[in-house]
Amino acid sequence: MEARPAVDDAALGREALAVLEANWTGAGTVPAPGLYPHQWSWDSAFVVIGLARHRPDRARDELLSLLRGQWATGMVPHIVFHTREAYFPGPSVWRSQENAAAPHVLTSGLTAPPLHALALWWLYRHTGDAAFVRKAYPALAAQHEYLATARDLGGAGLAAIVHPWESGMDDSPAWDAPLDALPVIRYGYRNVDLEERHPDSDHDRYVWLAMRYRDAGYSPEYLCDEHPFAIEDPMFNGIWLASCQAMAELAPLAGADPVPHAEHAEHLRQAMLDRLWDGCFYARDLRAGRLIRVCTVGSFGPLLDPGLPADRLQAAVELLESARFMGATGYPVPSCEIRASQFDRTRYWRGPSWINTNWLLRRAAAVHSLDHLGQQLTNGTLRLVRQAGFRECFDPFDGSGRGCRDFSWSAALTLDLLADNVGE
Ligand code: 2M8
Repeated sequence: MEARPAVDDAALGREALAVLEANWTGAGTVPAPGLYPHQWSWDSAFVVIGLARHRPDRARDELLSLLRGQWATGMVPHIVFHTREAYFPGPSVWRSQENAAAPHVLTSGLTAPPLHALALWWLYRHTGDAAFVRKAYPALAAQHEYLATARDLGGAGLAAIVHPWESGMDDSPAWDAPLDALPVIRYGYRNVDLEERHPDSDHDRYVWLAMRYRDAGYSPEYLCDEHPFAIEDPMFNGIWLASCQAMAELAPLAGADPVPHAEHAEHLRQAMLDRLWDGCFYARDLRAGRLIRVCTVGSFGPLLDPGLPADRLQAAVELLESARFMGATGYPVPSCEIRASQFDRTRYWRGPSWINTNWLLRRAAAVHSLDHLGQQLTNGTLRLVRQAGFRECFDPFDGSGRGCRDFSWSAALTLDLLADNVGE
C-alpha cells in the first residue's frame, strides 16, 4: 500500500497508522517492505515514539522485540533478523550465531544510535506505565554500560562508532575522509537497490569493515587497537546524552539510582564541548586525530541537551536557521550543509531531508523552549508527508519524495507531530 497525501490531519494520521500496521510482521516493525525486511534498531525506537499515544501495546511489543536481539555484552544490534527474508548483508555475513555473547535470534554485529531510553521515557510520559519501565530498564542500563566501556575508544567518555552504519547516516559526507583512508576494496557487492545510496562503491568498504570486525570476534580489544574506523559523532553522542537523562528520570520507577546516569550526561556534555566543538559540532576521526570539518545534520545532535551552554546553543541554532541549512531550503532540514561541495540533494544522507532528524531537532527545540523553531520544524515536516507521502527521505528544495515508500519512521513520527500539533 502506498500512502497518498491526505487532505486533513485525521486522514493523514489514519494513513500513518495503516502503514505501521502493514509493516508490523508479528515480531517487530520493518522500516519498509522489500528494501528493509527486518527490524532496525533506531527505526524501532522511532516507531515506539510514534505509537506511544496511539498503540502503546504495540509500542511495548516493538521495544521488547528489538531487545530480544541484545547481546550479553549489552550491545543492542543495528539489525535483528526475525525472518529469513533476503537482505544484504544478512546473517551469513554477520555470523552472530558463532559468537558466544550473541542471542538466539540472528542479528548484525554493529550497534546504532542509542535512542531507546528516550523512547522508553516517551512511552512512559504518555502512558504512565511504570511496570513496563521496570521491565525494560535493565536492558537499557546494560546497553549504556556497553557503550561506556567497549566504545570509549578515545578515552574521554564519548562513544565511538566503528562503522558508518552505526551512525544511521550511512553515506554522510562526514565519513568520506575516514573511508578514503581505507584500502580500495572491490568485492563487486554493488547492488542496484544501493546505487542511489553508494554509487562510489563505498559499499564494498562498508562490507570489508564489517567483516574485519566480525573476524576479530567483535572484540572490544580489536576495536581499541586495530580497527581502522573510529569516530566520535555528535549525533550519536547527543542522542546518548538525551537517553542518559531519560535513564536518570526513569531510574526511581525501576528502583535504580539516577545519579550515575545524570552524571554521565554531564560528562558527555563536557566531552562534546571539549572535543567536538569548533564553531559548531563536528565529528572527530580518532584514527586521523582530527575533526572532520563538514557540517551535517549530525552537527545538531548535541542540541538535544537541555544543559547546553547558552552561547553554543545560540551559535548552533543560528547555523541551523541560516542559509547554510534550513534558511535556504523550502523544507527542513537538509542532511548536509547546502553550501558544502559534498552536498547532493538527490543522494540519501548527503542532502535530502529526513523525518527522523527533523523530529529530533523538533525535540531539541522543545527542550530549549524555542517555540518558533519547533513550529517551523513541525509545519515543514508535515508539509513534506502531506505532499509526498511517507517516503524514506525528501528533496529539501522542492519536497519531492525519495527512496522507498511507506517508510515506518516517517509514518510513526508524523503521528507524533500530529498529536503535538493539536495540543494533546
Ligand atoms: C539505512 O541503513 C541501512 C544499513 O543499516 C542501509 O543503507 O541499507 C539508514 O538510513 C539507517 O539510518 C536506517 O536505520 C536503515 C533502515 O531504515 O536504512
